[in-house]
Amino acid sequence: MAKSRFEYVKLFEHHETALPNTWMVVRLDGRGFHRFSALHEFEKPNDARALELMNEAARECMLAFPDIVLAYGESDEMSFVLDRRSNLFKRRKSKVMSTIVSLFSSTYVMRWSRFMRDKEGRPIELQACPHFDARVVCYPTLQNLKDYLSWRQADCHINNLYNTAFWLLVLKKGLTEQEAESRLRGTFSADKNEIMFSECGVNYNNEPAMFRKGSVILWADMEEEVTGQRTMPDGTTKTVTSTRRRRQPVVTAQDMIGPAFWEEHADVFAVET
Ligand code: DGT
Ligand code: MG
Ligand code: MG
Ligand code: MG
Ligand code: MG
Repeated sequence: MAKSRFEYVKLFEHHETALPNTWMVVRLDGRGFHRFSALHEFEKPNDARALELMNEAARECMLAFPDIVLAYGESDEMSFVLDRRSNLFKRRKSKVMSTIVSLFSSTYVMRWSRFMRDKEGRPIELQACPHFDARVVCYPTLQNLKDYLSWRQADCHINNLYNTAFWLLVLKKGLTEQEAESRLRGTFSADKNEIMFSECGVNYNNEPAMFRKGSVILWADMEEEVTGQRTMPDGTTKTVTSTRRRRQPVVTAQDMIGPAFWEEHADVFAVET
């Protein structure tokens, strides 16, 4: 095809590529979710429906981009780890990042009504356009990747411990938000656990793991039932149900800070030497 005289403008395009042999991590975060969660009356401090919607959007991204080996979500954020050997979009950073965040956002909207329902099962109207910022960071060593995921999971733990104690003091003990804040000021983790236990009757360890640990989404072989029509030798059709194994992204709440997770999933993060 003949080139137009305008074509030279392409020379201005600059594609930053991720260093080879590094783990590309795309992290997205809801913009202004403080307001967005209030507008839609998310349950405090954790809204299981909203977290499951985030997880569903992440699973959809993994199905579209099987190079994603793990996703980790907490609050309004999600991190995607791409296989070190991935050559997705020739490792063009902005293309990888923008495609994932865009698919995530549209899935979040598309699946909203499936997850966001009130106690009577009525759909909650989506009243604003959810959107997410994103960044991509490359981690060269497995230790860096472990530390990155530990950092996010520790962030989840610290915030959730505080938020759970805070909202128990407000909603269960009737303190004002200001009183709850001063009650928790300067406290350590053990103090917060004790306040929840002795003053609110709540054992923090019994809170749902998805709230305490965040969501770790990994590929696993799952058996699924498939029902289909089969034509029999005599020409009649019959409904047949069979099971097949398929790799699917599965949501867990495993601890990534200790060594057990990395031993169990060593194959996923294997580094050839
Ligand atoms: P940003 O990210 O700088 O645009 O601003 P925000 O407002 O998104 O702030 P961020 O990302 O630091 O904090 C997340 C906000 O979302 C925080 O205000 C709490 C809220 N949020 C996230 N998940 C839940 C939830 O499950 N329940 C409730 N009630 N709020 C949530
Ligand atoms: Mg932020
Ligand atoms: Mg945010
Ligand atoms: Mg956030
Ligand atoms: Mg195009």
